[in-house]
Amino acid sequence: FPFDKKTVVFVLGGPGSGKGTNSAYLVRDYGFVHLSAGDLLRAEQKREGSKVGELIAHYIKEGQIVPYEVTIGLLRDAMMDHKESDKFLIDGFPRSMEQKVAFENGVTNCKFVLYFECIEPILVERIMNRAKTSGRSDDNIDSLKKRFKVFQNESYPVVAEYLKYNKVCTVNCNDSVDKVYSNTKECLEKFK
Ligand code: UP5
Ligand code: MG
Repeated sequence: FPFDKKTVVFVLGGPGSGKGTNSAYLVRDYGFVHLSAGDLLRAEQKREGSKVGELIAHYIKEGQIVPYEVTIGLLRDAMMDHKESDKFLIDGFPRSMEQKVAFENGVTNCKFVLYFECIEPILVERIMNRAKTSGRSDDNIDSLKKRFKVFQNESYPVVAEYLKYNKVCTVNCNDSVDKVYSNTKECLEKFK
């Protein structure tokens, strides 16, 4: 199906900034399909017979970006599974300029970027709190420090690039869940 007829919103922001939480609310209220690249990679890692499971496990624990061919393949398949839908939230992707270009060339352009901006101490607190129950191999202080570094060096430049084209709505997420979601909805109204 032609991906370029679909509305794609990239949901970006540092580790623990609330991408997943707010995406879930947007699914509930606006009928988006939510595809988290991280969730898709974790599912592929667990899938029996996966050829890339070990590779994914290694990259995730180290907070590094999995080679983009893997992630784009999973995203394309997941979009195909929802080909009746016309609105997609792509959460946690693209995380590098290389991924951005590959997605634009191989899948489609995004309509705009929802960027969750948060100060690091709050993110640390949220992730370390989630670590008690998440079972995620990267919810520990060592992996988290690496995730922050990769976000600054490789992922933020994607946000900076879209800022040049006025395609970014920045959501301040140093606030309560309710307030952050209400900021998120304002963004959606602005860019719809
Ligand atoms: N919480 C949320 N909002 C709150 C608020 N306002 N007040 C108080 N608490 C709040 O939130 C995190 C935690 O904070 C939760 O416990 C939540 O209840 C609470 P969440 O919504 O889960 O934040 P999110 O931004 O989704 O955090 P996540 O940890 O998922 O972000 P990451 O970007 O680090 O993780 P992701 O799953 O996207 O990627 C993981 C790894 O996969 C990457 O490091 C990388 O190795 C790999 N990856 C790739 O290689 N390529 C990709 O394209 C994508 C991922
Ligand atoms: Mg998430």
